[in-house]
Amino acid sequence: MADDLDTLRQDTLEALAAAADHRDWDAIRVGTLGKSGRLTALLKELGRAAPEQRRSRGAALNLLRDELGAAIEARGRALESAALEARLRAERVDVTLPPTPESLSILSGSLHPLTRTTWEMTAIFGAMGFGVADGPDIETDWHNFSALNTPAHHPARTDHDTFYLPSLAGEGPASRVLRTQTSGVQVRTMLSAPPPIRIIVPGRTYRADHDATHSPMFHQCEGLAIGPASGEGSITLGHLKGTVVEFLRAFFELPSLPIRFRASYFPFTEPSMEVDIGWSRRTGEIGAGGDWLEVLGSGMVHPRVLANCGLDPRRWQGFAFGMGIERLTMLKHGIPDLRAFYDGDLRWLRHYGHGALSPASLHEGF
Ligand code: 2U9
Repeated sequence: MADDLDTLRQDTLEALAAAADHRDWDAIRVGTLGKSGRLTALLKELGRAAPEQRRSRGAALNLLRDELGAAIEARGRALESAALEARLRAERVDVTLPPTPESLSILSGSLHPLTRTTWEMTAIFGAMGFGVADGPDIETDWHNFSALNTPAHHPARTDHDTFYLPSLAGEGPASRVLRTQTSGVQVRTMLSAPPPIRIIVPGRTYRADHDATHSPMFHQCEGLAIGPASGEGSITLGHLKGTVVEFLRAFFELPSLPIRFRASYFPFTEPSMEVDIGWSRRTGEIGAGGDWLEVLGSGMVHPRVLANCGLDPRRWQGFAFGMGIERLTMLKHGIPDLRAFYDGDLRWLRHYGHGALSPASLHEGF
């Protein structure tokens, strides 16, 4: 009577011991405990057994089910860890091997296009005598707006779609903002050291605006040059034009890039000018095609801004400019969608990133 159970037990344990991999093991599991498995069949037959046999047969079957269930489970775990061991052995990486061309392209990083543009701007303006300054992303309302001749309720404030931060204890309402422009850094620079000043300020800026051409966080590079209002070392609108023309031609690597200055308005500069470069609207090519594209804002620092920053406007004057780093990068490299800058997609980064071994342009020292 118990012979068939002994046979089943023997067969199953032998098969488990012989199982070489997960497939063998799974076939045994299904063939024993599955819906049509041998043990399942015996359990089903139990219902038809004579009542006096049912009790002892049932107990024996339950014991066998527990025993085989445990054996199957244990063998499954053993096979799994053996497979893992084998994989770890087979896929072992020898870190002492020299790199191959394939491993280099996968493992080596590249500079993000925004980093590259920032470094290029730093190099070009650096060659003209500008240093780099930076400051906090969280700015006081005064440094971001009021000092720049944009007092409370000035219409230009609403243009910026500002992120206002909850005020700290003891402060007035909405006195801290995520900076909408890097200008607060120039304000701090003027307040902390006497002219002459020649700085650029590349950095993150924030505006509550989000679509294919606007991101709530983006990067700007502003510049400021301050010197005497007259005489030796004075800074004039001529210097502004020369600096901007020199920069744009170096950045786009086009020595005769057409450039147009157009009268405009900003609260912090007077007079103010927007700057356009020549391009083709049809092909997107920069420097050819007869169309104009705005790339930069600029002007002579407003006397009231100088006064707010502790400089006597009768003695000092200077120019300022501002541009979007993403925008200039997109134009230079033909990048169509702003949002890809922040996605961290490796394929995009490999395509537009600046590899350590790719050729440097004239102004690049890296
Ligand atoms: C001080 C005085 C003047 C900075 C300037 C612009 C013109 C300008 C925008 C270009 C595109 C920002 O990225 S953008 O949205 N900027 O047009 N910025 S003049 O003027 C200053 C800054 C600081 C003390």
